[in-house]
Amino acid sequence: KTPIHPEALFAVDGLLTDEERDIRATVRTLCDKELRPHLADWFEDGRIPARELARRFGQLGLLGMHLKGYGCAGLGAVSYGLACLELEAADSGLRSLVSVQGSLAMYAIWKYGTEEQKNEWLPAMAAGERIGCFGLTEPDFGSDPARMRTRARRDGGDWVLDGTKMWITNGTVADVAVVWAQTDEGIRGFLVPAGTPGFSATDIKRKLSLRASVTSELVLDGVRLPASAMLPGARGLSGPLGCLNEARFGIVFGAMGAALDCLETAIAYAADREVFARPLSSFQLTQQKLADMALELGKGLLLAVHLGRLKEAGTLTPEQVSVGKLNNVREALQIARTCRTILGANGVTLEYPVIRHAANLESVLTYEGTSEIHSLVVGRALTGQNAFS
Ligand code: TGC
Ligand code: FAD
Repeated sequence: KTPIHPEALFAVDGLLTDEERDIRATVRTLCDKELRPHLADWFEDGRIPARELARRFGQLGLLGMHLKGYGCAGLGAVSYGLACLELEAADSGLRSLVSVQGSLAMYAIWKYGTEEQKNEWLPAMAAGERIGCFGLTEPDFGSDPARMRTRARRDGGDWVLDGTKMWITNGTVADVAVVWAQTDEGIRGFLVPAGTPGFSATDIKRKLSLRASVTSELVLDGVRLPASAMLPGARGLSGPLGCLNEARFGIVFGAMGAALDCLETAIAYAADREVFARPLSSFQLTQQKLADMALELGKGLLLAVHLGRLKEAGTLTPEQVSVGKLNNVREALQIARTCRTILGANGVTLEYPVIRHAANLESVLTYEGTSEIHSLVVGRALTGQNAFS
């Protein structure tokens, strides 16, 4: 019997519009032709050409693609999700670049900024000419950002910021940092242009996950900003958390991309590889692994499309985003690990993408809210009881 593609088992394609399928195909072609040939090297070297990539993604309209106006493509949530899926099927680091730019930094400006702030930053960011980062996490406060120590105090008409942000994607390559800080009126967001006196960024080295992504520490030491640097539309923790909903949504799709790339690799490998004088794919234990993985992949894709349709209808809730992020990242990591077993020793090298995806997914499990935090969000929704603290 002719094998079918795992996605075909669930007929996911039939749920998409022609435009969505076209966008997905365009991003896949970009990844195949221009990015995949370099991924193992970028991962091994722990370096990516972030600026060139941002410009290329900008040319294709992938930055802030779900936002309207200011040079953004204004496409639907499912289109954005499918772009994330294809980028993460290449490498989670590429999807991270696009997520942080479009869903965190640009979204913060688009949602909470003044017209001047939007006009100054968004068109250039959509084009990939300027890069943004999003500084919420601190060395001592990740899951519990409400306790952040970074502080902004008024000094005449200015603001002065002091503090440290940690684990910030794109930090050293960013032209602007969206920094969240405590003030006398609660948490507020500030736009800190690179090069502002007192602001510095350094790369975090020796990561064994998301190596094809820039991760940095930001230090703010008496950073003086004009009043116009504050994002007036965000007040309290709901400001940054509103941005996280956007990026978490992209990860619901993205994680399934990484899982799909692993599963396709494992299916092809098992068909070619002979053990005990038969194809590995002809053994029942292998088929059980493949069947279980295809089920989780298909269910994850259906969930992603469903959440995408809810987002397009304007009814998606943060708890539903947590359901998707928790399930799809957890299952993607399990799929990557199981595929690794099918590849045997070959599975531990960068000749195949599987161990790279598995290593990357460890970060994806942790950032944008850990799996434990999303379990607690869902638990709170189910019980009405807050178990965070
Ligand atoms: P809590 O009392 O629950 O809420 C405080 C205020 O926030 C509102 N809120 C939300 N608003 C929008 N979206 C959400 N998802 C929201 N969740 C809560 C809430 O209504 C309330 O508003 P108000 O007006 O009443 O004040 O806050 P809490 O302190 O108990 O914390 C809740 C918790 C733990 C869920 C939250 O702190 C959390 O999500 N923690 C995880 C932090 C996190 O995800 N950090 C990610 C950093 S960025 C990143 O990782 C980028 S990686 C990107 C990449 O490379 O791809
Ligand atoms: P902690 O909060 O210290 O958690 C440690 C462990 O305790 C986790 O298992 C957690 O789930 C668990 N835990 C915490 N609270 C509870 C609880 N109430 N009950 C039970 N268990 C709990 N942040 C940004 O702001 N911007 C970025 O661009 C960004 N990019 C990142 C890129 C990478 C590669 C990585 C790895 C992280 C990035 N982060 C970024 C930071 C990320 O969001 C945080 O690492 C994450 O929120 C978790 O915080 P933490 O690492 O401090 O862990």
